[in-house]
Amino acid sequence: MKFIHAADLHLDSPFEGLQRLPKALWQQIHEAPFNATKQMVTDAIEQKVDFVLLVGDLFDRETQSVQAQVFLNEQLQRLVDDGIGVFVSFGNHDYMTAEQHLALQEGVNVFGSDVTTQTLTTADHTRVAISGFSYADRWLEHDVVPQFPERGDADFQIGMLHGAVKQGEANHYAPFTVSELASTNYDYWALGHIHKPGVLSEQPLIVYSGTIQGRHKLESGRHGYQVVSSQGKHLERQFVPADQVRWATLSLAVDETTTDASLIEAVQAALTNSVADTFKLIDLSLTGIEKLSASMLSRLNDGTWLERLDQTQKKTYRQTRAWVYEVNVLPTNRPVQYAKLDANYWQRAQKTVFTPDNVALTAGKLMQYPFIADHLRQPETTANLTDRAKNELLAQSRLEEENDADHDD
Ligand SMILES: [Mn+2]
Repeated sequence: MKFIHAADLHLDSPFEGLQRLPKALWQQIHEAPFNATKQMVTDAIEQKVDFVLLVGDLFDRETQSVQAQVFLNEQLQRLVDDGIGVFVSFGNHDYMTAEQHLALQEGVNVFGSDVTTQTLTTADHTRVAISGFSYADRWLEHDVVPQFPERGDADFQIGMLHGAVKQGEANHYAPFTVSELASTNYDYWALGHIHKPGVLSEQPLIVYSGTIQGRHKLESGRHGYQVVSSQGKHLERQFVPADQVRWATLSLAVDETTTDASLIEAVQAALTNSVADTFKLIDLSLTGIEKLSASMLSRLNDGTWLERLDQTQKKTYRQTRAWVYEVNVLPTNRPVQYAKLDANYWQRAQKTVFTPDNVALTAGKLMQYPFIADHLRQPETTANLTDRAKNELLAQSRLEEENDADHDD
């Protein structure tokens, strides 16, 4: 018995913030979740798996484009035609889909909003029971696990659950605990929702497949799906990458000799030395910025330098198989000398201004969207905003110093 566990295809992701890319490249990135899905289906057929589980967020939005619907149907049809079982549940992004009775192919098993169990017997006469449900709304704040039936007499029992481990106060996505899942005695929990692939438990296997295609820099590293096969009564799991583009960071050190041109050269050299099969979308992190001239620093902060780099990478990205879409000027390790900015005042202001509450207040109505709220509540978001403000202030105060110096001459 062999099956594929995938989740969070997020077909039709908008990939916002990449508008500066050449059109052909943007197209390639927009198509990445589609091509990753197609790759998974091809692998399923070639690997002769018995069935495929898709655990929620197949579409990025509640209402899907006709293109995305047609695409998914075509891919599921390929599986059905090959005699591969298909089990689908919908998550917090595509919760409407189940309600709309999206015309999925005949032979595709779609779970409704109540937990139900479907059974199948594989070619090698293994009896498998699969329990799951779809979201009826974008939030599902209660624990659904008690609704899952007791383990039956099937050879293997699998639970499909799009949700997150219970944490603190706000739990919007079918909160559960690992020990609760383990106590069901199911053989495999196929999880969706968290986009980073991960194993919460080895015995029994409680696994996030992760999103099939990383969609922004917080989803860096390899993405794909899990292949699970039985060895006697035991299940073995393997992660298989299917992503078409990968998010990565390139770190470079700069100093007083760094110029626009020398930094472009350094970036190009680093990219040429690390060409990989999978196309990379890169955020460039610079260290040692305290040594840079004020004008260089401001060109890095205001995007002028990146525009210059774009002119070069437009010609080279097909060879380097990479595109730098963002520059992050990392704060220096040494305390920065704020000539015009009282360091103590900054420290105090930083603590009182950049709080999760203030960020939420500034975001206002946007906080009603769970995915925005989740992002803004992350500590990294606050840290990131603080760093950006710090760099802006630093560049500003340096420029003012230089202007003052000019007047003194
Ligand atoms: Mn998702």
